[in-house]
Amino acid sequence: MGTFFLIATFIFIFESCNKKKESLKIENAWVTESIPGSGINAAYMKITNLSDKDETLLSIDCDNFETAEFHSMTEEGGVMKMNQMDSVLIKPGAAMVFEPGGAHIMLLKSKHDLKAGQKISLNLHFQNAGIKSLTGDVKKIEDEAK
Ligand SMILES: [Cu+2]
Repeated sequence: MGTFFLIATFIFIFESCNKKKESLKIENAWVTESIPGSGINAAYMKITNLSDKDETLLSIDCDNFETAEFHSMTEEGGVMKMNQMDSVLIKPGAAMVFEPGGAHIMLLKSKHDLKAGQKISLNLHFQNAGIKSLTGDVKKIEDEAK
């Protein structure tokens, strides 16, 4: 009984320490299947700032692409336009959502075409949290966009 309690206490402390370090939550990362030969893909995800400080997403890199840009969408006279953002500020407690039809991450100059069902690793560079690496699923956009 005593030993069990001790172990339970250690697990609890370990979990608390782990959670304290997580200043960001990144969910549902996925990348569009390639249009053959286009060299351009879009990446989507939701990033929540769990810290009490401003966080800035500075850049994203991926082995399969030469560059990545952050794009927002605005409507001008009934036409949707993409605008490049240098970085993405996420306020404490707020979330940045990259989604089809809205803000997105544009992956440019791909080395290989991506097929639905593949996985792809992305490195996100944050001002405070440093580099966060994650794996996204490659999906057909028509399966995801509603
Ligand atoms: Cu774009």
